[in-house]
Amino acid sequence: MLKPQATSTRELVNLDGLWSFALVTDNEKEQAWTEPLQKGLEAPVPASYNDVFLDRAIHDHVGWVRYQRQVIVPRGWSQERYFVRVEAATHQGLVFVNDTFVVEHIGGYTPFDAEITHLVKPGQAFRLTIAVNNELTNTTIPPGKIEVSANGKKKQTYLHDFYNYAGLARSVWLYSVPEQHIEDITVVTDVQGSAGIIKYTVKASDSVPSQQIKISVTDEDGKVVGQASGAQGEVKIDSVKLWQPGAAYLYQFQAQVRSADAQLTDTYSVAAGVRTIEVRGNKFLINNKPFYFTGFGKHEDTAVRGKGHDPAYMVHDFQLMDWIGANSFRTSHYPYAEEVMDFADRRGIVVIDETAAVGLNLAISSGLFGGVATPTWSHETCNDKTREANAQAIRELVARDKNHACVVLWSVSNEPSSSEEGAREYFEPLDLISDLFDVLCLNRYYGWYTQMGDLEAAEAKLEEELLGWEKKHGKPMIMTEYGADTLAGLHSLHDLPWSEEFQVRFYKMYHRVHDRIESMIGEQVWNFADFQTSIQIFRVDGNKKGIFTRDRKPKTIAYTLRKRWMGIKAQT
Ligand code: GCB
Repeated sequence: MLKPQATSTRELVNLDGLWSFALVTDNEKEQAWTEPLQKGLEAPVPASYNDVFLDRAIHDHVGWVRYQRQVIVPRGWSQERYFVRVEAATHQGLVFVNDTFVVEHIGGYTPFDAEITHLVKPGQAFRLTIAVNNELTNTTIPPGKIEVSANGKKKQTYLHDFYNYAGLARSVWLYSVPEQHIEDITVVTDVQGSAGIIKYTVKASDSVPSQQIKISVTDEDGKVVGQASGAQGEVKIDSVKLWQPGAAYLYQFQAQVRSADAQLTDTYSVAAGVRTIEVRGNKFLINNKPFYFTGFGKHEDTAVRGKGHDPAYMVHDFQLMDWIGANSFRTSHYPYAEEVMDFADRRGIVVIDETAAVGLNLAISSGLFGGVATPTWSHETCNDKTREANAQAIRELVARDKNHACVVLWSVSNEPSSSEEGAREYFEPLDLISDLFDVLCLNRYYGWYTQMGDLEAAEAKLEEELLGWEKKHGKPMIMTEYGADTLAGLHSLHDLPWSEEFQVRFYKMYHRVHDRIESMIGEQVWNFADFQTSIQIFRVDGNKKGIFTRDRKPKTIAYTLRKRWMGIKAQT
């Protein structure tokens, strides 16, 4: 399922803006969901709805909401097929055209679409309703639990440490494709001497003969540097310019469908960065050169919008990453908007791409709050259905992001309870990408959740553990999370936890250890910015481990990291 694109054979109508909006009450029948919403609330798309309104009932709502708007199919589309595309409905979406149900999708961070050609004629208007459900259960990704209190109110709990923002947080589109069209493109790149190789597969509608698929690759000046023909093949680019971290170079891989008499039927382009990724011994090589990850675990999180994609914040965040000398980030803890992946491709930022499988660890909460641990992997908790949802999330993520040069690692799950009984049975069937499990990503909080405030003891523990992993596996290791909650503006001469000084000393301690361990190939701090969480006694208006505040102001640590990472950058 290719991202909609405006080309000479395809058109695109953006449906962002204000939509009519209402909560669905429990006794409202599904048949009533498509009825016109009149003169009520209006909600912005893209945005999570939770923080937009002042009504606590909306903020805390557990269940379905409805978004609705009028849409007109362009009258020039009589020869086309057309689709509604939803970039994300968190966590379950139902789409209706007038009163007709057209598609359902489960999984809050990946796109889906539905053909509506047969339902509305070109030039006609229709009522588009999207119902969105935010409920998390033991079989969703991420998982959660719903409790019903004595007054009948539903309460959602979950183990992941970020607020369960919901709604239409990304764009909605209406788009057209020609009858005979390109359905999917896969490009895989390699380098042979000074030449770049793009191996490709183009999937077109059933009726398109392979020889009618034509490929041309252009460089950034628009010059054609390679051509091919057929649904599968290879394009060789002489004197290739590589996609490098910090120095992106993108070719346009353009696929065309031509009719028997050579008329253009469809065309679609994918930005292709030629680069190689390899794990050799305890090193991670990009284009044959050892790469050291510097950067962040991030969140899609801003005030008012929640997880709503915002291009201004996206560009600003990348500016801050540039300023601080970061070369990478992880899409913790869910796939990000596709615009972010496109931008990372263009900016030369390296990405660890993660599914929404977070919070699959019931032992952690009992560790934090005391009490008896419930088994994570059991019929009542994470079970076969959860695994199937996890597998689906991986398939959809890889299908969406497989062509991005910026993606160098897939993260199947964040901090699952991997040493608990049942973990192997859960993960083994997810072997889609098991051959790639050759980098260890560690999230560690010595000096914070353990050895709180005692950085000497923390340093010893951290080093002991890392040396242990190094000895056991000899694989490259990335510290993908480490950090200390820090209240911007809180200062102390005594390195008091929560103060800006403590955060600096905490990171300096980790970095001393990283520099002593051969197999460390990177460090991504937790977190880029302060972010919202559910209400917890240890969260003060959210998680405060940001290097920047939620509105992107630097804490003192930002300057320390900048010095270190700029230094690392200068050496590579
Ligand atoms: C973790 C989680 C992350 C939390 C972080 C913390 O291990 O992966 O989602 O936000 O710890 O700050 O507790």
